[in-house]
Amino acid sequence: MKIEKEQILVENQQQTTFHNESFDFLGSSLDKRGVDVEEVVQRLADFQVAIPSWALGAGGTRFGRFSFYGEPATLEQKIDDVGVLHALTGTAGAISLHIPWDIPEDYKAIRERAASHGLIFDAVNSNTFQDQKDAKESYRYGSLSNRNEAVREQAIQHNLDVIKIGEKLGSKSLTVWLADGSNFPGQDNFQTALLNTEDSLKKIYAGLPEDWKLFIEYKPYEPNFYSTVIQDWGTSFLLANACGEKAYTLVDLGHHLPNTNIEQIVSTLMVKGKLGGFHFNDSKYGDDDSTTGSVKPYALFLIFNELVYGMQHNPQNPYPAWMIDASHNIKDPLEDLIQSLEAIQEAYAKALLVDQEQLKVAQQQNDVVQCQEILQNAYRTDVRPLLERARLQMGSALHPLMTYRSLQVRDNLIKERGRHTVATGL
Ligand code: PSV
Ligand code: MN
Repeated sequence: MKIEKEQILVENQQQTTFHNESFDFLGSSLDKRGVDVEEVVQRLADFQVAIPSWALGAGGTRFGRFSFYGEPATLEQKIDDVGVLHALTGTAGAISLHIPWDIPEDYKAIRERAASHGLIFDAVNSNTFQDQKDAKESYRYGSLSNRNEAVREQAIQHNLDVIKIGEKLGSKSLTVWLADGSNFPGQDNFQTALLNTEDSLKKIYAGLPEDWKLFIEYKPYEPNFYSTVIQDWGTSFLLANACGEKAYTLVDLGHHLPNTNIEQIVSTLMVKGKLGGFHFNDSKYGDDDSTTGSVKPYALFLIFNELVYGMQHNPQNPYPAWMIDASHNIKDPLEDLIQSLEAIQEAYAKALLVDQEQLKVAQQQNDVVQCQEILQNAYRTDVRPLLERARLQMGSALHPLMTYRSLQVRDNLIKERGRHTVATGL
């Protein structure tokens, strides 16, 4: 299914008057606050978030999986789904593939299909957390960290193969998330596991094309429940440093223990020029895969405040690769992704409204109360008309979710694909 620009225009027409009124009202009050409204709208229009190929079907847990009807069964259909998201939101201009779940058969056709939706290929993701059919070695006891050299070699080779696939699609980065760790005290020698991992990552890094980046993701637990080799940003950071200047840390919001100060991690990594990628989601306890902004929207805003500050003050840090990384167990995955994209844009817009000059003055005067006022003044602003204006300028939907429903996208997908299709992924 492809949504045509005209369909969106028709939907938008019914809502334009209300949008104009609310935009003008907000615009004039932001003007008085000294905000360059047009610039904020432009930044929102420029902000693109990759959608992972594994997020378009229903995700499951080890207790079961409830499939969602009309799921994309092929890579082509996954690309079409991201195309739907991009047409509606103007924000989902990239797709991130997980290998081997999504190996293209015909590269030219896949590239053309993505281009027809205005999509590019973002980071490619390797998978050494599952055994593949016909694989010689098993990852049961780890991959890049494994004490058996043959297993490590297989895992390294897989990553090098993923780079080759990414090159054919125009990707420019490889994301490595390592499930390696141990389930029981005494099972692993921590030092050996870390050193093996460092050695393996260096070998992958050596195969990285000149203009590519390596993103090293971290996660405290799951699937291992006693220890994880790359458990936190510090471990990722030291491994990235050991690899070289094209290696970076990747922050996934769900990969922190409760109450971790993620905004501070972001700030530390950016000042050191090592924040390469960012995965959005939300959680109450652990890696819960909840819709971005659904549980802790203020924390998301504080994180964006540091991201915006870093993007403005840290030229040593590359522009981060943004991606949503959530598993949709109950909701329609496309509706869930639309909600996430909206929450990301909202947090970004609010962070752009923070008066950094005033904040600096208040900090210098140790006016703690005023510091909080400045942040919360930005946070309490209803920025939705700014998001709407950015979408309007891009020819996207004023209200993506409403339009998704009124165009009956899911019903159409079910008609096209049938009810009982299953997307590859977790
Ligand atoms: C791990 O939980 C993770 O966040 C990594 O980014 C993986 O690539 C992704 O989920 C899918 O398994
Ligand atoms: Mn992730």
